[in-house]
Amino acid sequence: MTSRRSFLSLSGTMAAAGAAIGIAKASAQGHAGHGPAAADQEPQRRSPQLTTGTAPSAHTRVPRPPADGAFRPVVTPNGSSLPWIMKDGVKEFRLVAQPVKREFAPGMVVNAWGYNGMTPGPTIEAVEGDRVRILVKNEVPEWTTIHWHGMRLPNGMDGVGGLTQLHIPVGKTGVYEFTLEDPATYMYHPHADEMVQMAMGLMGFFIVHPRNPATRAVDRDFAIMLHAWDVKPGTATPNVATMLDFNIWTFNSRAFPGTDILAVRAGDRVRIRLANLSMTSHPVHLHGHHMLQTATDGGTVPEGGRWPMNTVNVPVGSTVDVEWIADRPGDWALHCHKAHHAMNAMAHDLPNFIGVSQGGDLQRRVNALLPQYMAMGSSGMAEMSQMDGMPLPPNTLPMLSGKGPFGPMEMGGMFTVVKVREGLAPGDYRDPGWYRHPPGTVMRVLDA
Ligand SMILES: [Cu+2]
Repeated sequence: MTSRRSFLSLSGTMAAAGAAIGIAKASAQGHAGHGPAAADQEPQRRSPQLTTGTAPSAHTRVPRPPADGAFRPVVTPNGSSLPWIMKDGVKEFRLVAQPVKREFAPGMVVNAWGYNGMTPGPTIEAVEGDRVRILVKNEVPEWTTIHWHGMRLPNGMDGVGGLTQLHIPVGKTGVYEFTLEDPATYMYHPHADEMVQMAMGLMGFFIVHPRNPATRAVDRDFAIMLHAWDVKPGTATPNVATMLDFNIWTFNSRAFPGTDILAVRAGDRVRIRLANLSMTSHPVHLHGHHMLQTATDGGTVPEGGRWPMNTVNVPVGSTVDVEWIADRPGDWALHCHKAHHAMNAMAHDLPNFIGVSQGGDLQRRVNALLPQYMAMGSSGMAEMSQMDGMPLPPNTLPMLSGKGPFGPMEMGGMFTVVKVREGLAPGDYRDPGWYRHPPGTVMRVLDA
């Protein structure tokens, strides 16, 4: 339990960060005349939650913002950011829309479209007030455009083919140039044959950092694009006409167990920017911490409008920023809570065999008609995750996947692990391995 003294020193530390102090100080003083219990408990429980979404702990500290004019780069798991060159005071970026091969996880490679060899395309990062020029070379086999999703910009730079610009023909380069007005998490994607071009993977993040680097400074800043694909087992090219029945769900075009883990130091203030250009919403759930939604694609949510949550819904065509203080060491799951979205390729029109006896010679009799039939599922699907080397069609992923320190994890798709660790060296965010639980802190199973 944090003492009143450490709480007050915490709020003192927060003074450096600026915004938090007004609320924290007011509450602490407001309760000064109460009995010891109220003075000790009320400010701790209520005030910091308004700004952090989590009770302060021994790990809580205030992130140091980068030097003036700089920004702390975003981490795009399984991806990267786009370099630029300065030309006459303009930041110039180059994107090439092109066919790419994307490995979703070991065992599955997809014929996708992307930018600069990857899907999602590289994350564009710049600063509020920057003048940017983006050259878009079209190497996909049909015309394209790029829409800078969410930005306030001149109408002729909005990227809607036919409405605000000519399409960029195959083999040609389109030039966009505008000034970044508002800091926020944005996206880029074609506004030309959208259904096909987005289903094939043409999309990316465009992050505009605030001019003042102390604004909403964090220690770790991640960007995860949510997407859905219909790639039938045994094939490699997405079915672009699918409306609802997708079978592969991805974080940055990778499916668990192909998703990068997110390593953070205990006490880090963490932001995850989530973006969704799929055809359905994704309620993304973080284990073990409370977070705040601090921004939408329209910009920062004022502090008084944030509330604690541990599942944030990311609607179609939107971005959402969430932040929290990672003060609970451990291996914490981060995943979409639509259960089918945290699984890999599966058929959805299966009968339910739970409680149906498939013993005796049923398997032999069915195999006479269907040689590949496997009697299973009479007690649920878990038995599948315990079968090593179960035969799969080529180029697809097992439905329930991943091995953890305690056995099969039975997950897939939109799933990864946030690894919160004490003692990571500053800046060393390599995978620290599985969490070693203190003795007596792991669930145990009784014999009966
Ligand atoms: Cu989902």
